[in-house]
Amino acid sequence: MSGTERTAYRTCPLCEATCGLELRVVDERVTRIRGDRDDVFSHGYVCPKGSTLRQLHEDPDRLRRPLVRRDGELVEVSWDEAFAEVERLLAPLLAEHGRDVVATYLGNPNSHNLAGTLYLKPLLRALGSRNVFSASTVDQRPKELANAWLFGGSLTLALPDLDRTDLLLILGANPYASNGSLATAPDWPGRIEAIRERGGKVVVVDPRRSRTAEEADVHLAIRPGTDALLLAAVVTTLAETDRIDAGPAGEWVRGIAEVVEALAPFTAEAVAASVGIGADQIRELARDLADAPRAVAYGRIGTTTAEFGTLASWLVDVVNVVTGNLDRPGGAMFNRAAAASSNTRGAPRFGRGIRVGRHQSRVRGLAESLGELPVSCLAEEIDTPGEGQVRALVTVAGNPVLSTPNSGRLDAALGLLDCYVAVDIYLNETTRHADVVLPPPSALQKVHYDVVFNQLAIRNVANWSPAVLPLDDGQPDEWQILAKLALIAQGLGAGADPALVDDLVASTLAQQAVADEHGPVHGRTAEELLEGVAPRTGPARLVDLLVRTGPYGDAFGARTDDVAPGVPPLSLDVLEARPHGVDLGPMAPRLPDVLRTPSGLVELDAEPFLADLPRLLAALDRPVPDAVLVGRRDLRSNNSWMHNVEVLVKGRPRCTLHVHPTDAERWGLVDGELATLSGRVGSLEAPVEVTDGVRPGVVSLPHGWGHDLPGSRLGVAGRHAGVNSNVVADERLVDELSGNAVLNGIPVTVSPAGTGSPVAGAARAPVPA
Ligand SMILES: Nc1nc2c(c(=O)[nH]1)N[C@H]1C(S)=C(S)[C@@H](COP(=O)(O)OP(=O)(O)OC[C@H]3O[C@@H](n4cnc5c(=O)[nH]c(N)nc54)[C@H](O)[C@@H]3O)O[C@H]1N2
Ligand SMILES: Nc1nc2c(c(=O)[nH]1)N[C@H]1C(S)=C(S)[C@@H](COP(=O)(O)OP(=O)(O)OC[C@H]3O[C@@H](n4cnc5c(=O)[nH]c(N)nc54)[C@H](O)[C@@H]3O)O[C@H]1N2
Ligand code: SF4
Ligand SMILES: [Mo]
Repeated sequence: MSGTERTAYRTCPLCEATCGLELRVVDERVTRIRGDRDDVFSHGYVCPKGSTLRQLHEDPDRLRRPLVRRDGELVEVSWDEAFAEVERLLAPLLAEHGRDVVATYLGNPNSHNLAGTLYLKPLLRALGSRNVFSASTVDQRPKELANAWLFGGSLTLALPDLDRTDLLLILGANPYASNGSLATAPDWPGRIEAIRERGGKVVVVDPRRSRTAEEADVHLAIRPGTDALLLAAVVTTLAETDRIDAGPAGEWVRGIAEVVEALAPFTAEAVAASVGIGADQIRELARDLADAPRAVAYGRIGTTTAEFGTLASWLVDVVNVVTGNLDRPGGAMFNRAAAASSNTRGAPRFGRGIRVGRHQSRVRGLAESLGELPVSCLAEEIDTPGEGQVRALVTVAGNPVLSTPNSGRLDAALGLLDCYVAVDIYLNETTRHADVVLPPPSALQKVHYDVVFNQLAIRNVANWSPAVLPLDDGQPDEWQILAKLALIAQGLGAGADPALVDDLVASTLAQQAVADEHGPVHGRTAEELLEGVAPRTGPARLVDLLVRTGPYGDAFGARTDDVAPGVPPLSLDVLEARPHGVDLGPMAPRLPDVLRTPSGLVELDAEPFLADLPRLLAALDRPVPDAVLVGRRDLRSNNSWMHNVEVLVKGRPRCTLHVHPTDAERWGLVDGELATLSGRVGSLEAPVEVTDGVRPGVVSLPHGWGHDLPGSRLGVAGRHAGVNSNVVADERLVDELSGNAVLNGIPVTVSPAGTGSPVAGAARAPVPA
């Protein structure tokens, strides 16, 4: 007999593009997923990954029961037993060695997920350790720090106004593969094509001729790691030709003249050899940026996971400022998110500034930033004996054995831990080391709201997703797992009720909202707000609180006028009634009110930037390594964790080493055969793909592969293993200003496999068919 049939809507949580999905559900089984044509932001766009939420949900390898290590083997246990085991292992270590004995590593999916965005803070507070690590320091930490120093908030980001610009300069990003990052926009490819269709121009700076470079008007094949030099020379060229003009935004920017003067040594001629781009081309780029009615520079992974990542991130905005493009339509603009943004709370133009280095890592003395230590020093904190050694680890949604530098060392270090608790849906290269694995439900079983990515979106939107499918019997929600861990860390025991944590988070949010003198509910009581959101609990209650006290919120009755055409003041009720989301309009100028710096201005001349310039200057005269390694992304892949989905990994192997024909010839490499790639910390073998799509002297290998390690439970991925590029990534190479890992521009040597020095501990790749 025919059962129930319904249509559900949900935002895709897999990448930053936040596409709306339409799901057909028959008898509580998802039968089809396609783009939601009525989604206010994505208008039906999806990539091949979006529809795989079903495969991820149904994947037999996805963990559904907690695992505990007994006599060396991970075995399924009840949830109560699993939490009791966490307490049994963790409590004595905390009691004996203090809080710093436990490290945490928080992976990328946390920012795509309400448990990660709203319930990790109480967990970290309960653990009370300074050893907090995350994927941010193999990613965007340089940009976050640049934002914090420039604008007063790490997520106060000058976003490329893609839909109105006439010239888009993309450095170190390949949105045709990644769908965009730190600039949320469904269908980046369509938006790029629209720029060209309206007569605009797209310039891509990338050592590879990426798909995005192929679609651009101009491709500048830069030498890896030198974007800061290129951008500095653009500014200096503009100064030499008397074309520095910050426009109206200049009124709110401090130190333009000082910055221009500090960059004077970086002329187009001075940097040309180092960046590998002719001085004429650099001057032409500067001229194009100044001539375009509306232009914007945008930098991503290639610019941040680099030796001068923070300077490059800063210089992207220096270019936007000196060409008059900051805060104007078609330039680099600030959005106004509906929830949780620090730049819509507190007093405009008032901030305390950020301090980095409030503490240092124990072994290498790397500086803390934004409450974390660089993940490049996680392994040494575990494997170096002495006072303060890390003996316990909690990972949440992370796979650092594949995603962080010198992963061979980290892999070995994880075997030394006395206690490792993993919150993850898979037993992968990292979590296979765990003593306890706590699997959250699948994405389809969780509610969703993009707390983070709405703050990075090029349009102001808000969208609530109810859970598509119910929880399995006995399955706690992910926030409840994190809350339980917090209670255990707090000493309240494995039996404590996660609702305690939920109530605490909710009342803290309510108290903060009523205490904000500039907020819409100032002076009212937290109790009134909490009554207003009752009887909701969990993430839904928190999102309701955040949205209602946000810049478009109903302020619990105080705001009544529409906040956008046809959109009443927001609450979760309002969002629930609009499954395709609400459109709150394009970005509008926000200077100076968006600023939270001590001076109340854009601090273009902030001391950390200027103090780092001598290091950049010294890079000008350095010898160039024979070969450097860069990464790349593929549309059908997502970091390390979606290789267990057959439809995404079938076909030609994608984990290949791209080598330029002239390099292949001089190194004696043959297309389709294995090459040995060696760096200071390790070696690997990977199949060669000869292509003129990379610059000579540059080889490219994607990260997130290497699924052939014993003990993981990834059947499909294991058959498409690939190799782990981070085996050769050197953990000592960091951007000194931020501690962020250098993952692009790693010096390597390349030779045919089976020749030269024997490979110690090599990760092996299967030979492609
Ligand atoms: N060489 C090199 N290395 C890189 C990069 C590079 O460009 N080159 N990129 C870096 C970047 S930008 C990033 S962001 C990092 C990513 O590094 P990580 O965050 O460490 O790794 P991911 O591959 O994203 O792994 C995500 C994990 O989360 C699990 N997971 C998925 N969904 C959920 C969920 O809803 N809840 C929970 N609890 N778990 C879930 C998956 O099973 C997987 O184990 O890699 C970095 N590493
Ligand atoms: N399909 C897919 N989408 C993803 C992900 C994924 O793994 N797969 N990961 C997500 C995550 S976590 C992130 S952070 C984003 C990243 O999003 P993007 O930054 O767009 O990532 P990539 O596609 O790796 O593009 C980086 C580009 O930088 C180039 N590059 C390398 N070194 C340099 C350099 O020194 N200078 C310059 N100018 N360019 C350089 C590389 O050749 C590459 O083309 O993507 C997200 N989206
Ligand atoms: S582009 Fe990103 S958000 Fe959109 S469907 Fe693909 S993975 Fe999902
Ligand atoms: Mo990332």
